[in-house]
Amino acid sequence: MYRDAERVLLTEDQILARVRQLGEEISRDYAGKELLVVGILKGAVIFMADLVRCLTVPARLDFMAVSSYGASSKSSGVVRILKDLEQNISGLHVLVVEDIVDTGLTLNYLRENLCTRDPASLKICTLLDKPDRRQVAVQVDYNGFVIPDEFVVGYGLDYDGRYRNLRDILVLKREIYAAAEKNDCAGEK
Ligand code: PRP
Ligand code: 7HP
Repeated sequence: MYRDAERVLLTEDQILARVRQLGEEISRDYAGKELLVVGILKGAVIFMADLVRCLTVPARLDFMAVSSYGASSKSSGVVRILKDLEQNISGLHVLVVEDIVDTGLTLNYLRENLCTRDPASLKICTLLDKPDRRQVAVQVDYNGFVIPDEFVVGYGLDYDGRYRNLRDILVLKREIYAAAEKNDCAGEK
């Protein structure tokens, strides 16, 4: 059992079985096409690494880094590009890969931003969806799991940079981030 975890939400086996299904579905949908898979750093790297190895269509990889959370369990609501794509995506079939859609602010911003670059198509694949927290509607084309409104870590997901390397996805004990949440509120006054 993990010391900082309330409970295990998804085991490694459950995650990998679902990732395989997603890979098969995406491969069917893009048959005969080449994909540019865009991973959103850093949370999506583990998911993306497993997902692309389940694809049977040709795929190239690129990455973007955006920031919205920092050392907090709450979104700041402001999305900034920290690292942009290395290539022009005009005319390409782009699949954005994310670890989680929460408020929807990050993916909403990314979809709008990438659409202006004239891709042949743009779809979004996320491992986790927390619909209870949504602030803006966002169209997700492939989703691994719908999860409850609890802060989760592992399999790429972090709290303050930690826990990304865990194989399972865990609900983090509230006491781990409660002190930081209190300080966030103090700062808002
Ligand atoms: C997390 C996650 C998504 C975003 C989702 O990123 O990876 O990108 O938050 O939240 P939203 O739907 O409320 O916008 P974070 O900023 O924590 O960076 P990270 O990927 O490096 O962990
Ligand atoms: C972002 C994020 N990062 C880690 N765990 C969660 O539950 C999260 N929601 N939004």
